Amino acid sequence: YHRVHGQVPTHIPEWTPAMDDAGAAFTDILYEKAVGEGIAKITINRPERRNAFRPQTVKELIRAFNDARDDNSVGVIIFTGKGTMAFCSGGDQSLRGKEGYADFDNFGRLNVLDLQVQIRRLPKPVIAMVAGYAVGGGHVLHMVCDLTIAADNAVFGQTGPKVGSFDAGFGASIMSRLVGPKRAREMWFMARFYSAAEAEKMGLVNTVVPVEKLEEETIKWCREINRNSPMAIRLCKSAINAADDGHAGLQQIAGDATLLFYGTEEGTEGKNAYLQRRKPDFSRFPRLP
Ligand code: S0N
Repeated sequence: YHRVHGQVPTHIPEWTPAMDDAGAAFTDILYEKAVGEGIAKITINRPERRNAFRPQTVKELIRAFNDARDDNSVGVIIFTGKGTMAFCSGGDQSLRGKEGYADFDNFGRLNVLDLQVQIRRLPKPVIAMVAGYAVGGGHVLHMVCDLTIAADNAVFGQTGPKVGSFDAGFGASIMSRLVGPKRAREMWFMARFYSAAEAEKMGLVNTVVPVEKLEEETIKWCREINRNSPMAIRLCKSAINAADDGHAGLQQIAGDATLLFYGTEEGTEGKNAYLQRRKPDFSRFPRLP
C-alpha cells in the first residue's frame, strides 16, 4: 500500500482561523482550517471550566460544524478541547436550572442534543481528539463522533447519576453499541472513571498515543482518510448508522442514493424529458438483476 500511496506525513499543519457565513466572532470555541489539507478543527475553548459547555458554546459549535459540512474543501473534522486537561466535562453545572442550561437567554435548554444529532448526520468523518477528561455530556460527545483518538492521560466516564442527571438518548444507546449492554450499564450505574488504556480495551476509542503526540497522530488519521474516496466514506458512515438511527438513518442513506442517482444518465433523462416537454425514454436503461 505504502509503495503505491507513499507514507502519510505527520507534521502538524498551519491552522488558519475560520469564520462561518454569519461572520460573528466565536467566544467559546476556536474554529480553524488547515488550508489545502481538507481538515477543519473545532475546539471548545473554556479550559478554566474543563471545557464544560454552556448553551452559547453549543450554539457556536453548531455554527462551526455547519460551516465545515458546507465547505466542500473539508474532508475531515477534528473535534477537541483546549489544553490537555480536558476534552469536555459536560454541561456547565453552574448554569443548570429546572428546564436545562440557561445563560444569556435566561431560559433553560438542552441544545447539546441538537449537536449530537448534527455530528451523527454530518456526511463527513468527525474525529474526537481527546486529552484529559471526557466525562458526562463530554463523554457522550466523543461517543457520537466517528472515531476517537485518545491521549494516554485521557479519562472517560459518565457522572450523571452522581450529579442528578442522565442522558438516556444517544448517551445510552450508542454507548451500548460501542461497549455492549453489560458494560454500558456498569458505566451508567456506577459512574466510574476509566483510563485511556481501559477505554481502548472496551472499544470506546480507536487508539491511544502519548499526549504530546496526540495532534500529530490525529492529523495522520485525517490525511489517511482524505486520500480515500469521499463518496465511499459518506456512504460507509450513513450505512453504519442507518439501522440504529431508524427512519432518520434510512433518510440519510436514501438521500445519498438520490444524490448518486442524480448523477446518472437515467436520472438525467427524467429531468430532461420534463424540461423538454416530451415523454421520458427509459428503454435504453437495463433492468439489472
Ligand atoms: C472533570 C473533573 C473530573 C475534573 O476534575 P479536576 O481536574 O480536579 O478539576 P476541578 O477542580 O474539578 O475543575 C476545575 C474547574 O472547572 C470547573 N468545572 C469542571 N467541570 C465543570 C462542569 N461540568 N460545570 C461547571 N464547572 C465545571 C470546576 O468547578 C472548577 O472551577 P473552579 O476552579 O472555579 O472551582 C471535575 O471537574 C468534574 O467532575 N466535573 C463535573 C463533571 C460533570 O458532572 N459534568 C456534568 C454531567 N452532566 C452533563 O454533562 C449533562 C449533559 C446534558 O446536557 C444532558 C444531555 C442529555 C440529557 C440530559 C442532560 C442533562 O443535563 O442532564
